[in-house]
Amino acid sequence: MTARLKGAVIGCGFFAQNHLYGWADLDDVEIVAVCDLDEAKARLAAERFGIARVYTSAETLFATEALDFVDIPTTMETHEALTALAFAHGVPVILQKPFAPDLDGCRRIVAAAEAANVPLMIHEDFRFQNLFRTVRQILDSGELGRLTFGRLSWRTGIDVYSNQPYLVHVERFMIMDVGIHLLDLARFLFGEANSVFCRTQQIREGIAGEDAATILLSHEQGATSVLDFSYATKRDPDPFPQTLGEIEGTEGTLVIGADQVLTVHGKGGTRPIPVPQDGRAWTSAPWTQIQDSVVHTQRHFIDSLRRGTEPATSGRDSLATYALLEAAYLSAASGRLIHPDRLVGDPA
Ligand code: NAD
Ligand code: 89V
Repeated sequence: MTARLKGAVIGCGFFAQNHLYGWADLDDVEIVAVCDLDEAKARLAAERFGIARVYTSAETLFATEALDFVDIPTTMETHEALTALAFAHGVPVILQKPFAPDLDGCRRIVAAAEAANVPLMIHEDFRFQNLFRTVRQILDSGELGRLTFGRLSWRTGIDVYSNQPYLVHVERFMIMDVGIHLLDLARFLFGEANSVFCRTQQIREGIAGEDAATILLSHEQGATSVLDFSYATKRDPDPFPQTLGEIEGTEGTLVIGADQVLTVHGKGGTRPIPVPQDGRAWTSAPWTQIQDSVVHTQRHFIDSLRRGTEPATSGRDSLATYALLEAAYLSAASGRLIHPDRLVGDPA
């Protein structure tokens, strides 16, 4: 591998701007090409970030460029075809969430990556937020003892539909868009889950899917967790995009408070732990913690490529997260408790 890894970005839409800024912050990476079906978006990205070449066809991009990796921040219905092209050219992929429209689609993409022996990471950034990396360190210190309970709450009333208009039309909306972040966080913090119960709600009129959901998970190591999330919450100030909540253990409690302040209630008393932002020049409120986490996610992908190790949110690992998502939708539709291990299986 060369000193600076050469990458391309396919999809130069709304969220890809954060990816492009993020890649520019990594000294050992060079984005050599961008691609979008919409040439104007690709050209604008190339001009803004000083990127040499512009494509409107992913086929032509792969046929022309010698790439060390490709970043695909397009929406999920495009992922199977675009990753298949990357795998056919032996190019490692970092793929934005949601992975695919359903678990079978995720399994087909993982099977294709493994058949081609090409690394695949899902760009799942919440666990790479400074806040949750600090939470993980506190749990690893053992200060809370054995975990018994966790609650992760993500509630907002922001107009998400202006930046991401496709969300009006998706039938699997809130669990797919935001619940997936919390399901990944639940696995990251509390371990694998072996049962899922879920209730969804459609509160706003004129949308195709659910805009609020509550999920109850039981974890193999004994904890219970509750994940609740909503795009229909009226609150001032609006907490977007903060994940709030608490984690209880046999020896103490950790409160995940507003403005990135953690509070540990332990044997030694109570202490606040403010978690700083990175202070990058291009980030801005309220998106800062998400924007910072984009760079950390990219750093992890590049480090994994260089070391030849499996990334934390590899395609294969993410099958367990998407099995929880599939179980949540099944539970909401049936009103029953669902066991996700029966859904995972091996990639097709
Ligand atoms: P978008 O529609 O603004 O951008 C997607 C771009 O991909 C468009 O410009 C489109 O023309 C292009 N595209 C589609 N198919 C293509 C193809 N075959 N070849 C080349 N270009 C193609 O979408 P967005 O709002 O930026 O969302 C993209 C993804 O990012 C979504 O899956 C969304 O869930 C995710 N997202 C993640 C976070 C996060 O915090 N991780 C935040 C926002 C959005
Ligand atoms: O896709 C997403 O993660 C977005 C969010 C608003 C959470 O960033 O919808």
